Amino acid sequence: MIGAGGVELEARGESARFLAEVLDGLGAPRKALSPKWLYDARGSALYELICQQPEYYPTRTELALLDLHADEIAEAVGPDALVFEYGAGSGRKTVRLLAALRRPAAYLPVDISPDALAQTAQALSRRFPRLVVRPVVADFTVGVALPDLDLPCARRLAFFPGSTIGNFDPPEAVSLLRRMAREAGPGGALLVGVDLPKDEGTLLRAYDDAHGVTAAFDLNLLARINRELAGDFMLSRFRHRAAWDARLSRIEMHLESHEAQLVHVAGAPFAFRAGETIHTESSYKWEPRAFDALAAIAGWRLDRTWTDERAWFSVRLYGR
Ligand code: AVI
Repeated sequence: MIGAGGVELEARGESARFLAEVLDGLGAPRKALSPKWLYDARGSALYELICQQPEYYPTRTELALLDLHADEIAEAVGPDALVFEYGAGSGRKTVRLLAALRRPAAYLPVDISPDALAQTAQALSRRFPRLVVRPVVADFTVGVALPDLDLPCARRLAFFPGSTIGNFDPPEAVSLLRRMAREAGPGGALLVGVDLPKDEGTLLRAYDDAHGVTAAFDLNLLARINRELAGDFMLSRFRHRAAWDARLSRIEMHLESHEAQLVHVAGAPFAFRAGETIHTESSYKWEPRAFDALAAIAGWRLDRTWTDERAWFSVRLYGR
């Protein structure tokens, strides 16, 4: 956890990292940027809007699973758990979990954005006045040390909903799950939302909705680069494209250049060919067994699973 001055320093380090990664990513033979940069204030608001689109099934399906099986999940986790969550989000799923758990000992949300974190922490403190809530400003993709709260708890539970694990390539996913295992400690648990493979049409519609919200979310990355890194992207010269890679079992989001053009970021020139893309996100859809094998490499053994009737999404509980 860091104080007000620390938050400022962290923000400065953050924008230096953003610049370095953008220069690197646009300079690569296959242009790519990490999806974590999609989430500035506007990007986060657009993501919340995506979650409400009829085509975007993961949020609705996972919320329904958490509602339907709240008691079983609480029973399987056990009482007096300390819950930590990487990526605070809107807190809607967390409210469901914390309301179901018996006597949760504390809640530690970890997020890169101090504003989003403060909002979520405040909302949860209001909703659960007796719960100890300790927000941690940090980039969980590069590692984070949770503060020692010196609180008695029966078990440490890593909560990672939303199929966010799908946004990591398998080796990165393993290291993230391994870090969670380390933080959870012996006897700890992991409750994770995993999106499952399904027909291509459903997937493409979910990642390129009719109202163009996902397109706006993707293109907002260029607007962010223009604003924060003195870029001169003309957004009208790019379009959002979703593609399903069956071999890798992942949806990819790309920003495709309509034409040959030259773009600058912080004074550095980047040439685009017509049709060339920036790969902005992968969203892996895991076969349940394959995901269990991945989790096992990171030190987790499967305890219980909950899946919807269509087998589109799975909430999985692991122990160690
Ligand atoms: C946050 N993450 C799990 C979302 C996903 O489905 O991969 C991000 C997203 N990208 C486009 N739509 C939603």
